[in-house]
Amino acid sequence: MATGNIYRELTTLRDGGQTELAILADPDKISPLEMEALAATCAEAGVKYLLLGGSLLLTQQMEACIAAFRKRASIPIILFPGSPAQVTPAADALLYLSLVSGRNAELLIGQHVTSAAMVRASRLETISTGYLLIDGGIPTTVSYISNTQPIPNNKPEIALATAWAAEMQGKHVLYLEAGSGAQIPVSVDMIRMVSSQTSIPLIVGGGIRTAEKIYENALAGANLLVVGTAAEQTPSLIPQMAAAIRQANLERK
Ligand code: 1GP
Repeated sequence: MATGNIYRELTTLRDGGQTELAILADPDKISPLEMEALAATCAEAGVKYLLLGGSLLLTQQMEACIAAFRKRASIPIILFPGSPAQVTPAADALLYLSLVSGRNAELLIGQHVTSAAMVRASRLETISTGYLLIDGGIPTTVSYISNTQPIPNNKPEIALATAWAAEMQGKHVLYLEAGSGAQIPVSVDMIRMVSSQTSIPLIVGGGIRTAEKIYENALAGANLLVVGTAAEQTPSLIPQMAAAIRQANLERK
């Protein structure tokens, strides 16, 4: 399960020092029709993955969003769930998140135990993820809902120690998360420090709004950059961000 296609692709990116773009859609904020349009934009721009989920979902639209997206794009769909209720076999893979920056036992292991039978039965590719919440300058939904304290954004050494612990525990990928709508995205220093001193794929997201930021994060060593809010508000940024990643990849070859 943990060694499926998407995990292998992420590992190849990591080993080759390359980066890809993932767009995050929140099923609460997007209609199936908008999802189709997003799929067309993503397919044209060369977006690698769609992430789907949210820290808090009020609607039950996961399957409708997936079906709409698949009408216009064959891009793999990875669940990025705020809770086990968001797991659906209609997707391709699941970021199996353990909130290793927090000390909330439910989000470290508790919810995993109570949903384990359902997740196994879904037959989704399950990607074990050490999920690190970094202070994004404002309280975000994930910081509130998770009831955990984020890692200070000016303390990359805490993020590094946490990432090392997650890697030694056997997590397959790391995710540095500033939270959706973060004022301060994860810093280049933190990305560089974690990326250069760990050896598993590194995902980074939260508060990324410009192609310039994408470019510097890619050069700093992120392997997958996740953009939600900016892509939702300004879809024309998606091709610009994809181009920024291609440019960074050329420079890192
Ligand atoms: C993905 O939560 C983020 O890690 C998405 O954040 O909505 O700020 O892009 P934005």
